[in-house]
Amino acid sequence: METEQTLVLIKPDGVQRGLIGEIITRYEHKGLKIIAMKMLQLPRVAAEALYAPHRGKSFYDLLINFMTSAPIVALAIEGQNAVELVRILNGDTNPRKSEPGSIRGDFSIDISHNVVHASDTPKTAERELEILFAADERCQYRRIDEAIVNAVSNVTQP
Ligand code: 3AN
Repeated sequence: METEQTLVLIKPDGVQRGLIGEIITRYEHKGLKIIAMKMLQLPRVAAEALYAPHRGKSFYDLLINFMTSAPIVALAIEGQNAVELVRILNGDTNPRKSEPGSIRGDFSIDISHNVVHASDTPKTAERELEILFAADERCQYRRIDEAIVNAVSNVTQP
């Protein structure tokens, strides 16, 4: 199993709807580790860098305008298979496919206002994390439950 880091953005709708705590709790309860966090209004140049792969698509301008319209919360999240697990917790981009129990399934009905963004591969994650966080902003620490969450085989059985 791979320890990975990924970027999550709680989008302007998530912040403005008061969902920050609810969303962060889901990642924490899963056993993933928050290693950096900040609230900011995303500069246009950062939004354009982040969404460069979508430049030219019909929804690109809408996306950039929305993402820069109000504060967001950026999170760097670490854990085994963190990239895939965070995307499962987030749910499908399409609100007609996102499952109840996922963040988007529970909190969104619109493909633009879908509460969260997360990197889609470890390589994308590194590129996106560098846009939002300086290298020394990602912290190292141990969660007290790490041995139990991550390594069941290492736990002494009674
Ligand atoms: P995801 O964020 O789930 O990886 P992408 O990478 O396909 O989804 O799309 C990036 C963002 O662009 C999505 N979070 C979504 O808000 C927005 N988006 C994607 N497709 C559409 C669309 N057809 N109309 C409006 N916004 C879209």
